[in-house]
Amino acid sequence: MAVSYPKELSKCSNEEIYLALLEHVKKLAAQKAGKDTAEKEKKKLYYISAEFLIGKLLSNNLINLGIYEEVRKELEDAGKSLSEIEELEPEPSLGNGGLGRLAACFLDSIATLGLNGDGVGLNYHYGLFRQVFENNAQKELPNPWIEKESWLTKTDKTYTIPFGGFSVQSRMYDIDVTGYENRTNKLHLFDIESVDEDIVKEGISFDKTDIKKNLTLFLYPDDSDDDGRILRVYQQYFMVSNAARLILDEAKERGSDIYDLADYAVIQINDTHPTMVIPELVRLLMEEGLLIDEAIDIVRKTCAYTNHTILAEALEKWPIGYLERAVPQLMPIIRQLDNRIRKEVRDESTYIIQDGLVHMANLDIHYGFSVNGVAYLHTEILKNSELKNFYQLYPEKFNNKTNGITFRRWLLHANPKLTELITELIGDGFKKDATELEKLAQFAEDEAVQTRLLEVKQSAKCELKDYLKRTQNIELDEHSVFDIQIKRLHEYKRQQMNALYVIHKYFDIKAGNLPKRPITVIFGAKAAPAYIIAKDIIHLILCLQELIANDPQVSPYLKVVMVENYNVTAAEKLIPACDIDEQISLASKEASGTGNMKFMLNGAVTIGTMDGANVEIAQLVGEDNIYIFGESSETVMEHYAKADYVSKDYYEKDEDIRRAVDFIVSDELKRIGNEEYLERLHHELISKDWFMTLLDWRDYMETKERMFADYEERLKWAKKMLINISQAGFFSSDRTIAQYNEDIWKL
Ligand code: Z16
Repeated sequence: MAVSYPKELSKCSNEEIYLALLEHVKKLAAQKAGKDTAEKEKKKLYYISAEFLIGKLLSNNLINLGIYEEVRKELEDAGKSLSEIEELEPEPSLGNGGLGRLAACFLDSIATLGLNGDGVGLNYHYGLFRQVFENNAQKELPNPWIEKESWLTKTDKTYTIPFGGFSVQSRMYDIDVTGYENRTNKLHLFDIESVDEDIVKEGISFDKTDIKKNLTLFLYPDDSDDDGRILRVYQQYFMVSNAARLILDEAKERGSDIYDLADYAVIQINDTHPTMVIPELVRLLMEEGLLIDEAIDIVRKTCAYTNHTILAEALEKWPIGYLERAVPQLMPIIRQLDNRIRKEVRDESTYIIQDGLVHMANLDIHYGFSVNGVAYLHTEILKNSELKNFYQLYPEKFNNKTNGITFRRWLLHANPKLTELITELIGDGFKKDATELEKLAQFAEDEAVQTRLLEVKQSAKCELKDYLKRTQNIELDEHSVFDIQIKRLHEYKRQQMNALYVIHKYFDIKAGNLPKRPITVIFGAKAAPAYIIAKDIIHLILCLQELIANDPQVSPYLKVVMVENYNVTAAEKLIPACDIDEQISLASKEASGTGNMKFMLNGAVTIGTMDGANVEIAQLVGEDNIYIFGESSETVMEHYAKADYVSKDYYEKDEDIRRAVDFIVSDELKRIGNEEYLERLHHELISKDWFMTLLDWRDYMETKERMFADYEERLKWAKKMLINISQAGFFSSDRTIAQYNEDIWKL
């Protein structure tokens, strides 16, 4: 089937070509989806998630449908550029960070493995906020992404969803999920028609009380912590009530008599956000005439829960009052579910209702059949400390599923030059079986291959330079080392430690200790609007950027760049260009991390702590090919248990630390930035530093120095890059999804 362009291709505008391709892809996908459903499979997975950070879809779909090269060539022959056309597509911002992006990678792999599984979520009109910088601080704006023509297809599925005192009419919108040369699944996004975008006033503030107008306006801008507002409860219930109704409808269509629902459906609950699906399914089954015991038995066999964090503040606990108000019909069910546990289980710490709060994770663990963590270390911490009491009750429920990423987006699409080099060296079997990348190890000592790899990296650095110049008017020196930290802004991720290194280096350069090669430290991060210290850290980084850029003594050797509105599109440009990847969370706090996997796949070398999936990366690549520093998770957890970490001690005994920390409140920085913000961050680091920045700082600084020295041995460095790429196959989300299916879903 040929793409139907409105006129001769060379005369089309990029806009017309984009729309023609959009329509073409949707047609092709619809054809394929029709074929799959004709096969009438019995069991189906529903991956329910408040976030799906899918990124732009045009190229991804062209690749997965196997027509990317064909289309690119046709356009090129007509004097058009596919990459320019791609830039017209708005990025749907339906996620905060790791969790949302993981859900998107999973959908890709589910379809690629030919599994019958759809995503279910919400159609936020403005998604997460768009970040702009003003006066060296973050400002939030709405991020509209839905245009007249888009990847969304309006369906005729609608439900009446009851809330306390009123109800709303939902509608389902679908986005096709094309697998790589395989089946097409769906992402179902529910919405209501009464949402009113005009209620948003200056920035992203809006009337929180008018649920009919605001329900699907915004995604809550938190990553790993929660500020507990009632609108979020309305959103979550709306999501899961629609999901539960869809699941029941589809199961019946496929022949279920409801009693055998577990043979027709399995539900993966992504963090605690969709937890209300458990009581809601019980409620709906009872409406169908089942007894509560029968309903609970069925739900218990159908639901599985993934935990993504051990940060206590991120485990959602909803005040009973919120639920009584928003979804009164659920509270009697939740009380019954809690009472059963109270009768059966002694350990009060596992009860669902405690001190007027409904503990959502507790509900998931008691009433789901599977509980999984997202990296080896994370699951061990869940079993042995965070969820120890539950593990003792239900050891058979606990399992690990180390996260993964889709290589279609993060290698084939993001890095075509590297893909080409790999294909030339080992053939293209790795595109279907990522473990074939191991074959690259045979070239580890091959100087010709090492040189080619360095050339590929250099060209990605030049492309990033062009991109940032074009889109943000930022100048990069492509001959400098690109040292990159991109992820949500959170104290546990410790961007502040990196910033303190920058200050240290600034002093070093002033003192005449010049680096062998200029260093560019690049950050990209959004802070939750209500997270004051996170915003202060962004402010510090932006002030350092300005200070250093205007200092002729330092700027030839050091540059700080904070990329505005970091998102999936930016990640696709930044990751292939990275030399040094920063994964420097406080050990035990980062459940997995997935950026680390994208970076290694693209030949960056990581500096990191023994946290999350870094542990597994280190084991695979070996200590010569990753730079590990910092205290272990055991030591860190001991500090918390004993409450014996005092940041001031480190500040007082280490002169370099003191000098760097005090520079935050120096006259130089205060002239550029906001005194209050700088003072607040300075005070936080000395008097609290809950995530132990100063504990690991010296080791971090010394490790980084060693890394910059090693970087100068270019061929030896290329060998490290090659080993990283060759070991990345384990982190394909195809592997992760195969394991979910094998151990949990059994499709
Ligand atoms: C999130 O992105 C994550 C955890 C969470 O509870 C909430 C959100 Cl929005 C992240 C983890 O921080 C990260 O370590 C992990 O790699 C990612 O989820 C996917 O599992």
